[in-house]
This record gives sequence, structure tokens and C-alpha cells, in this order.
Amino acid sequence: MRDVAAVRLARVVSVGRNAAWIAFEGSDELLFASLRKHLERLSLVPGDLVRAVPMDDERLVIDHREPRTFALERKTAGGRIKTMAANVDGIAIVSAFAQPPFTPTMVDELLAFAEIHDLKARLLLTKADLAERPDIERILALYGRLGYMVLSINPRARVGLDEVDREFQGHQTLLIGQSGVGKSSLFRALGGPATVGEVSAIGRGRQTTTTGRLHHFAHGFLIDSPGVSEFELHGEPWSEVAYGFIEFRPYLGKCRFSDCSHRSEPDCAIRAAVKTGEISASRFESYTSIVNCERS
Ligand SMILES: Nc1nc2c(ncn2[C@@H]2O[C@H](COP(=O)(O)OP(=O)(O)OP(=O)(O)O)[C@@H](O)[C@H]2O)c(=O)[nH]1
Ligand SMILES: [Mg+2]
Ligand SMILES: [Zn+2]
Repeated sequence: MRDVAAVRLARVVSVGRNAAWIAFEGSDELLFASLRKHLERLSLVPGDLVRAVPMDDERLVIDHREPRTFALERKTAGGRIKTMAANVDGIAIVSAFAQPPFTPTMVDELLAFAEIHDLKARLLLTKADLAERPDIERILALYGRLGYMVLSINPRARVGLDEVDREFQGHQTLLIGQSGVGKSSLFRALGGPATVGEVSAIGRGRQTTTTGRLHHFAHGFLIDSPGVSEFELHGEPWSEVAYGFIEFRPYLGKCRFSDCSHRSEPDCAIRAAVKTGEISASRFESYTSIVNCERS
């Protein structure tokens, strides 16, 4: 028989320098654990599953990381690759209707990323209280029509939280979106730990998230992450970008050229569908801005 106590697995909640806050599976208690020397370069991220063993002096030491089912990576400003979260099965794209302005390219890129990587995607829209009714309705209708779960929420006023909570139970979700859209407000409103990990105040006292952290549900978890800007994601096979736009799929393979990029080729089934309004101009614009980007 294996010694059960010795192989207890813990989930990484937040990562510090050569140490991490962890919670054993099935427990809410946050514990501080240091990293065994050989693991120091094997950077841990929220969502990682690790083995932590108690030392004689009761300190916990992480000596092993389980293989990741999925690692979500981004490119830093310096061009390095940074893992944001591990073992997630879905993302919740958080975007504001206003302040900061709604950016369809960013939302569409994240949706395409999720489709390509087979992650469940939902769209959570904040700050309806700061936006105009027609803009709100247009955005909700556009993404609702595509079949995505779209919710207008206000974490400050606790609007829509029960629905979000139900949606996240049993899933391993990463909150992702621009800075200032309300990811951390939502995370805290759903019970996420506010004090774990560093939160540094920048600018006019605004709290911006600098490191990811995790909140356990009875089943599954939610990860809050630092804000991302457009075109920062990494690891995507962008040749599949048209496939990532779900409403393009019925038209794929129907263009005159089998390798059609749908930008300027004649007899393009995608552009024909844009003309008839079957594909929205806004989504098509996002598509072209992604494929025109150097990565394609
Ligand atoms: N009026 C209004 N304000 C909101 C709403 N949701 C969030 N906020 C406010 O928006 C500000 C930014 O929210 P945060 O939760 O810190 O945003 P964030 O996405 O975590 O930002 P980063 O950590 O920088 O990525 C806070 O002052 C929130 O109170 C909303 O629905 N309406
Ligand atoms: Mg934040
Ligand atoms: Zn085409």
C-alpha cells in the first residue's frame, strides 16, 4: 500500500519567490510552502497540482509538480513566454461595455483562442451602468447570436453573480481580459482571497493585479489574472484562426481556393457571407486584424 499522507496533492493558489500558497484538495485552508531546490526554476502558476510534504519542523516543502493538462501562456513585453495559469478547462473573458471601451478585436481573439484550444468560453460584460443602452444591446445580441454564454454583470452591485457562480461550479476557469474591466472585483465578489499574493497600487491608487491567484469551489476553481492587452497570447496554431471564428465554419472549404485566407482572394465564401450579413462586419474585421498581424 502506498502511504496516502505522502502523496497528498495540493493546488497552487498563488506564487511568490521560491514559495507558494497552496491548498490541499478538498480544503479551504491556505498554507505557505517553500520549493525544493531543484524545483526553483520550474516555475509554478495558479492551478498547478503539486505534492507538498511536511518537514520535521512542520514546514511544507513542494517537491513535485504533476503534469499539466493545459497551460495558458502569454508573451511579455520583453518577448519572453510566461505561463498565466495551469489546468484550466475554460476561460471567462471579462470586458467592460465602457471605461475601458469595449474592444471587439480583443474579445474575438480570446474567443478564437478558446475555440482553437478546445476551452469553454464565456463572455462577462461589466459596467453597463456606464454605457449607452443601444451599445449594450448590440454587443449582447452579437455574441448571444453566436451561441456564447454572455452575461451583463456588475460585481460592485452584485448583479449577475449567482448566474456566474452556477456557471463556474465544477469547472476550472481563468478570468482573462484587459486591465480595469473588473476581473478582481468579480473574483472577490465570488469569495476569492483578496489578500493572498501581491497587489500593488499604481497610478491614482488603483489596484491592479500583478500576479494570479486561485479560488477553490466545492468542485473546480477560478483564477484571477493580471490584465492582458491585445495579441499577447502565445502557443496558438494561428493557421486555424478562421476555425476559431465559429460562425465561419459552415463556409470553410467553400472558397474558390482551398488555401483562401479570406482577405482578398476572388470567390471567397466568407466575404460573401459578410456581404449578406450572415457574418458580422465587426467579427470579420477582428479576423483580418488577427491574420494581418505578423504571426500568421
Ligand atoms: N461602475 C462600475 N464599476 C465597476 C464594475 N465592475 C468593476 N468596476 C470597477 O472597476 C475598477 C477596476 O476593477 P478591477 O476589478 O480592479 O479590474 P481588473 O480587471 O482586476 O484590473 P487589473 O487587475 O488591472 O487587470 C474598480 O474600481 C471596480 O470597482 C461595474 O460593473 N460598474
Ligand atoms: Mg485585477
Ligand atoms: Zn475565403
